[in-house]
Amino acid sequence: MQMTLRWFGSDQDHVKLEQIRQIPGVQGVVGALYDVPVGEVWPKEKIKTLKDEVESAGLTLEVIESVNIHDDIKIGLASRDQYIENYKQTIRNLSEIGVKVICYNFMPIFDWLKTDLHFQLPDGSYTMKYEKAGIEKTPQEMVNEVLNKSNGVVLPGWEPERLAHVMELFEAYKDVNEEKLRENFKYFMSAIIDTCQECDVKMAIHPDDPPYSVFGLPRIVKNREDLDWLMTSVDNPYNGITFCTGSIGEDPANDVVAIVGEFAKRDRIPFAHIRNIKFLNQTDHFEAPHLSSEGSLDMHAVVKALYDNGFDGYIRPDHGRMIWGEEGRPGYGLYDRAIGASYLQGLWEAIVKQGKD
Ligand SMILES: [Mn+2]
Repeated sequence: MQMTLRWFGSDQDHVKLEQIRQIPGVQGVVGALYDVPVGEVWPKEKIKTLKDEVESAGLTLEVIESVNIHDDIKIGLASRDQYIENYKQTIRNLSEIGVKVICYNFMPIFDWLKTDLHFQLPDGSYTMKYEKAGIEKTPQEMVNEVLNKSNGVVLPGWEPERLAHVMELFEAYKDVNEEKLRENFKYFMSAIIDTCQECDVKMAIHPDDPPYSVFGLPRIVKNREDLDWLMTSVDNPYNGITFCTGSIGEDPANDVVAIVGEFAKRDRIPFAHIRNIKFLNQTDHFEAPHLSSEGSLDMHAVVKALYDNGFDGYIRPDHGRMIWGEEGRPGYGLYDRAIGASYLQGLWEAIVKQGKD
C-alpha cells in the first residue's frame, strides 16, 4: 500500500508540496496537468516539469487523476479514433516519467455532483452534501441556476463558457443509452489496452458519483454488476478500477466491503479513494470525517477487505472537511485529509500486525 494525497499544482492548490511531505507516511501526490484541453496529447516537457517539481519536494508522482476522456469517445463519433490515438500517446508520455496508474471516469457531461459545498456540521467544520431534491429539475433549469449563481446546484469544473454549451452536449448524447455507452467503453479500452500493457500503466476507472442516473444521462459504473461487466469486457489487469468508497457507498444498496474485497481479489484495484459518508436518508448524505464512528461506512472493514485480498496499490484519503479555519478548494483541505491519511494508515498497521500473529 502506498499512501498519497491529491495535489492540484503549485498555481492552483493552496496546499504546498512541502506541507504534504510532512504528513507521516505520505509518499506521493496524485497530480495532473490542468491546462491541456481534453482530447489533446499531454506534452512531455510539461509532464517532466511537474514530475521534477514533485520529486524535488521528496515526493513521487506515480498516479495521475485524471486524464479525461473526450466526449466524442463516449458518444462514439467517427472522430473518436484520433482522440484515442492521442490518449495512447499521453499514456506513453506519462509512462516515460514513471507513472503507473491513470484514474479517469466515463460519465457523460457531468463529473461529480454535490448540491452543497459548504454544509456546516455541528462541530463548526464545513463539508459537502448531496440532496437528491437539489437536482430534480431539467438540465436547462439547472444550467440557468448555475449561470445565475443561485443557491442551487453547484457543478465543480463547470465554467460558464462550457455551461453555455451544455444543451448542445445533451443533444449530442441523446442516442447514447447505457448499452451504447458500454459499447463505447469497450471500443476505447480495447483500443488502448496493448499500449497500457507495453507501458506498464494501469487504467483505473472512477465510479459514477452519484452512482445512479442524473438528468436522464446513462451511467455505467454504479454497482458490482457494472464493475464486473467493465472488467470482463476487456479482461486484462491493466483495465482496472479506482475504487472510491464514497461514490460506491452513496447507493445504500451497494455492499461496499464485499465489492472492494471481490475486486481486490481479482487484482483489479490499482488505486483506492477512501472516504466516509453519512446518510441523512436513503438518497441524501454528507461527506463525514473518515473515522468509522462518524459516518455510515465501516472503514476498518473496507481497509481489512483490501488487505485480506492482497491489495498492493495506491490509496488516497478522498475528500476531507474544512477545519481549523482553513479555506480552499472544497473537499481538498490539508488538515482533514492529513488526519484521514493518518487514520487509514493506523488501521492498515493494526491489520497488518494482527495478520502476522
Ligand atoms: Mn473518489
